[in-house]
Amino acid sequence: MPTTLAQVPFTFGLWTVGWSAQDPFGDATRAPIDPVESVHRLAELGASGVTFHDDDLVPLGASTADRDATLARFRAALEKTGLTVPMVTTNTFSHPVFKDGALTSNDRGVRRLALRKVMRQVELGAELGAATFVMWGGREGAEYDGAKDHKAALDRYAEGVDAVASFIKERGYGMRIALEPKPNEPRGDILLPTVGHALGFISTLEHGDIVGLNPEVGHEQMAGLNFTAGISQALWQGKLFHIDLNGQHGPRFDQDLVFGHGDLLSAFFTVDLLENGFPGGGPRYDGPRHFDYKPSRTEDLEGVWVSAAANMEAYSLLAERAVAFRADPQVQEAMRASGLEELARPTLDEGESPASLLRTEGDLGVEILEESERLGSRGYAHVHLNQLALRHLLGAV
Ligand code: ASC
Ligand code: MN
Ligand code: MN
Ligand code: MN
Repeated sequence: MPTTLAQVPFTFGLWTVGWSAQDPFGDATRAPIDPVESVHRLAELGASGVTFHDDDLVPLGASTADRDATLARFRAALEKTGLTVPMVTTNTFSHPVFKDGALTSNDRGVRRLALRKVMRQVELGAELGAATFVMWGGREGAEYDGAKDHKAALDRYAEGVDAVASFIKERGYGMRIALEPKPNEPRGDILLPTVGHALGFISTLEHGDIVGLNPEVGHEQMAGLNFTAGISQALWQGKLFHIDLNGQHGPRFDQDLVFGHGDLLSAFFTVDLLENGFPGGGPRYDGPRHFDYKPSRTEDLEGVWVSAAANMEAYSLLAERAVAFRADPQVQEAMRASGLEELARPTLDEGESPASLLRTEGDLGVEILEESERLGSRGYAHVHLNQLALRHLLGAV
């Protein structure tokens, strides 16, 4: 059996392995799993941590006594296994009260209720040592353009996220918020549909310094976007706070497949970026490799654990190959030939004025054409570089 890389912090949502596989067309196909069992099974498989929505662990409406008892059992399992809780999140999408959104519901009472539910989970996350608080606004959106005032909804979304961020600061929790974009499902359209929309939104916040992103592979791919490029921009802006790894086949319903079971070449380059960083250096992601997948509805309970292990195995196999890819002298040569090193060099010399580029002794129009023809004849050999990646990915080196 292939190995799982021991030094990589793999984490799983309790809602992933714990999903009993009910979908819009059919009933659950598996019995619910006790979160304490999930903690033990995931630890045995080599995971380092678990994450959860408030209601994944303590059912909505549990009495304080029941909540305390559940939390005590859960903490005991964490202590026994050594698993950590690096991230928590809130379920603001399942109960009917959130049918028109949580922080952006047209109903002010719902928005205030959502804030209470979120801040209660922030408190629990802080107690458990979570560094990241994920906010996935699954119900923040609409089916009908006329049914939502987008200006007001974005105002309320910003107000809500800023309220949670200021609460975190006031309490001195040192936690950061990670917004999770998704284009649609369960709403017809969801606010902050992509990494780019969310980055733009964060730049308007009062407490944006502690607000970043939790991009999910499948969510960007549902929008037809390149996940590796998306997290690259988030990293570049210092906003990749957390990550949800899984698999998806392009724009269709949210599949939440095992990582690597969707677009494999894209998964390779995602792992290459996470493990090796940008080719020219720069900010690195050092947070958990978090899997937000769903064991397919066809799987029985044993299949749940096989699928959990498959995520870590896929990541580890890709990581080994990505490291070998970067170390391969042929690849390094192909990267140079592709111009990657040159791209790291600033376009203007230090102190050079942009206007000086317009200076000419002759005819600017003729010069631009001649220069275009000279530079335009160059080949970049990008296909060769990609073929080398494919060879490494297939173990054909
Ligand atoms: C999350 C998160 C999602 C959703 C989804 C719920 O917290 O990251 O993508 O909830 O997994 O089913
Ligand atoms: Mn998903
Ligand atoms: Mn997710
Ligand atoms: Mn999900």
